[in-house]
Amino acid sequence: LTAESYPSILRNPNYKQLAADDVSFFKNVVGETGVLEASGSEDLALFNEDWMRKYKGQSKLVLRPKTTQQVAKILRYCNEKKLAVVPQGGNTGLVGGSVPVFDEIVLSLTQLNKVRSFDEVSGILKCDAGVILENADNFLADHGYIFPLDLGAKGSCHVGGVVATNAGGLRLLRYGSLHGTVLGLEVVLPNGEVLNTMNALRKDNTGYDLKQLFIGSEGTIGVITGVSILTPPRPKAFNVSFLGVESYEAVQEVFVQAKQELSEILSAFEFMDSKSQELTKLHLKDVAEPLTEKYPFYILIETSGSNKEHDDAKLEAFLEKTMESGLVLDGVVAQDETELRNLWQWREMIPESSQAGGGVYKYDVSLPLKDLYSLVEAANDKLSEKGLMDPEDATKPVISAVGYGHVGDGNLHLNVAVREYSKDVEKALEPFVYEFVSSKNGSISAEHGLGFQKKNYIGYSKSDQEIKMMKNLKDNYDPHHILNPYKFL
Ligand code: FAD
Ligand code: 2HG
Ligand code: ZN
Repeated sequence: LTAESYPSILRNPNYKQLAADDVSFFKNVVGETGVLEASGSEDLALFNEDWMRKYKGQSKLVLRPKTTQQVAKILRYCNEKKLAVVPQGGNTGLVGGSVPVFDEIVLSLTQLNKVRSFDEVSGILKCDAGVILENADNFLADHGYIFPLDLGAKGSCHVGGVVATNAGGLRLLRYGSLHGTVLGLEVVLPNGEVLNTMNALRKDNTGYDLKQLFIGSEGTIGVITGVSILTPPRPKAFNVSFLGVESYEAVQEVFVQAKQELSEILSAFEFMDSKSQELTKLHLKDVAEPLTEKYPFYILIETSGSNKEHDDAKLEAFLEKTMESGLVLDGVVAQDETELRNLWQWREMIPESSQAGGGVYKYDVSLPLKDLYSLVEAANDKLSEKGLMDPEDATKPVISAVGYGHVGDGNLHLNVAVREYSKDVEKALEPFVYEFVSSKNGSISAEHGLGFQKKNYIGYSKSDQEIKMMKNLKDNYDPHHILNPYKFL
């Protein structure tokens, strides 16, 4: 979908069109290699197109600063000239927030990628925003620590990007949200001023906690250039178990028992429906299926702790109990590192697999746990009713509508896999999904943010008063609205 597919959106004429003297200015700031210019239509495709290949912008310029001061000079200039800018990390965001809508300049953080310091005693890591999450975690592994967030896009997404989206990921259950673990940020404001809270302490109640504003702000009020984060010791022992159960009710019961029996060693509790695994099977051809029989729902449980024998004994007792009672119908436990990774793949590869058939409509919602799966059922009914999905008919646009997610955090991912992007499917699902979530007092954006996809739907989860205050903040920090325009505010 390009901006032309959205006739309701027009390029804001208040933004300046890029000119040769602007490019010369930027070359002076970041050098020739820090500037990528479009000479042919495909040149900047990687920066203009999102991970889902759903949203496409038409930027003619990508800037890749290497220092915070360069970012500050760029923003100060753009603010004066009214040049619109999209901050971009690893471009793995799933709501079209990281790519331009029209000709906004892409400000890529990829070259701002150094670890600044690490304190072996406190576990505080300070790094540039553009450090790739997996690189940060590998660095920490060498020091016996772990990044308190893990997600499928770790090989590409940036530390700054996950903070900008307040990503949740696979271990939020254990380590909590970035609102708790991030201790400080370095942020360049649209006028070029630098807010530096990198030296923040673990406890500091002097006035407003300003960094929180930028966690999850999706590049709309400042560009994060540095992150200070508290990292926990790396667990010495990991176990992963993959279970089959009869119903979504059973998933909830297993969750309660897992919390009771595994308590402090429980580090992830993910659920997947059978359709999500069927889609993943098409994609993961060479990876052995965890279980030989098929079940309506699957659960992946990860434990991590400091003593393998202790964790093994706890997991074994938990499995014995839940299998003997008939709650868990079948299950495996990874016996080595390879099996452990393979089991995780059946969960982590769902996003990619659901996209592989042509395209995907993604909904990332929080709902009360008891209602979590009802959205998937309702969406399936809706798509069938509208004649858009029929498993026997490959001419229908929808391949499958699957549900999975971080059940431990009350966060469902509904993925509607399609053969190609289609306005009919979009219209069937939106605002239907948002209305459904709102009727259950859920959140239409549990972890991916609003970006472009949900720009018109914020009202389903936030009150007028909340939206007014957000707009006030935006106007205050970014009076010319140069940062990430056409997105949620
Ligand atoms: P981008 O995609 O480049 O940008 C995302 C947003 O942040 C944009 O609005 C952009 O403007 C802004 N931004 C980026 N960097 C900065 C910066 N330095 N300063 C200011 N603004 C900035 N999310 C989850 O929460 N949990 C998951 O489990 C999860 N799994 C995923 C698995 C896969 C396979 C994929 C593709 C995505 C997944 N995501 C998940 C989505 C998630 O939002 C991103 O992976 C990650 O948070 C975005 O990081 P990024 O560096 O790629 O940011
Ligand atoms: C995950 O949990 C991510 O795997 C992505 O948040 C979810 O693709 C999705 O819908
Ligand atoms: Zn997720």
